[in-house]
Amino acid sequence: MTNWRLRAGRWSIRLTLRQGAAYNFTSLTLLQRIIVSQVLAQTQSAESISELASQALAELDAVPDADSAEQWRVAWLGRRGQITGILRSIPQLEPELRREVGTAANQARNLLDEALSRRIRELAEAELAARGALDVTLPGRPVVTGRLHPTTQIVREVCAAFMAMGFSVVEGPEVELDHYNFEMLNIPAGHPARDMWNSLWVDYVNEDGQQPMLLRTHTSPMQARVMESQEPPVRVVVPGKCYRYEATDATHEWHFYQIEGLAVAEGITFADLKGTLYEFARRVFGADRQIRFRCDYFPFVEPGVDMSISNFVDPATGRRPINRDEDWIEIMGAGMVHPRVLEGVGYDPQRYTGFAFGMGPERIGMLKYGIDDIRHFYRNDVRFLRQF
Ligand code: FA5
Repeated sequence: MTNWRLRAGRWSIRLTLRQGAAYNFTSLTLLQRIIVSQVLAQTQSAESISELASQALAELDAVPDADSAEQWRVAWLGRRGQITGILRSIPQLEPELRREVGTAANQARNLLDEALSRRIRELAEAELAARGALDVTLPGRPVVTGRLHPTTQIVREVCAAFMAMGFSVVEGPEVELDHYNFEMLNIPAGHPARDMWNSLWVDYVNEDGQQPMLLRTHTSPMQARVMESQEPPVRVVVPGKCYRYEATDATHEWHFYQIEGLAVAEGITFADLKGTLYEFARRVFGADRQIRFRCDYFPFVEPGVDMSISNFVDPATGRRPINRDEDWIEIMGAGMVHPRVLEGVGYDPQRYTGFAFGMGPERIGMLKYGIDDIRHFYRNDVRFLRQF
């Protein structure tokens, strides 16, 4: 409130002016109008309106509930509110002041309008929270779901391809006996093939002074375990983890997965091996990829081969991300089960024949998706993992 006593000759007018309030000029005499407009000119400026807005905001911050917020609205923005009063008084201002005061008052009104909406929301949320209620109108938080590891996805895809061809899936121990990892696979002590798979041995020595257990170097020990446990015909695939004491590079890890395959029955030939593996490659890689068989040596098969897939070419760049100088990448070893292995488990090699294979799912994933380095699989970098 501001009290003014204005004197003009023998007239004296006492005005009580509430800052920014609306004044009805219709009942005032011309002299009074002049006097009042002079008074308004002295009290209204962009600066004073900004001070008023700050005061209004401070009061709004302190309102405790929705009813008080409504009272605040009436006092500041209602028909007789302070900001409305300033806006209404603009026509009575000196012309040069009207633009400045008009702009400032409009800005103040918008600012207070927005602040009021925000405060009403805050008060409503606080009330809901105090009641322990759930605001169903709030947007939901996205749920971060995990996914299967790419190796698991490939293992499942490969197993599904073989299951469709009549194979069943079995699993075996990762800590294996020398007996199954080597002996039963026609790799006796002192055999040079042991060097290739000389591995991570369990620190346990038996009464004969031997170290009989190791982390399995391949899934092939399951060939003997499966055949020991059942009569032919046999048709199984065995996914599982293997470990080797070896230097890592873009296509070699020291721990990786393999999927073993074994089919034994009367009359199985090398043509069955090739036909089955062609069908697997067609299902997993599609009809356009090329397959290569080469002679290879594994003590537990005769004849032995390895199978490679034509290297991945990035369709966007025409480049090969994996071992760019290589046309082929090996994905598995395979062959006809050696008669000594059949004999070892009690099968008659004159009656039964079979084929076996062991493939690396990480390499299959690399060739399918163009992954340039096998080490990405086990670095646990979610930027890599979430692409699959
Ligand atoms: C073997 O392990 C044989 N047991 C496969 C076999 C089974 C032959 C049955 C005949 C009959 P090899 O060491 O080549 O073979 O491994 C087979 C596949 O496992 C390779 O083609 C590759 O795909 C994968 N592999 C082997 N070593 C590694 C490694 N260090 N890192 C990643 N994958 C590997």
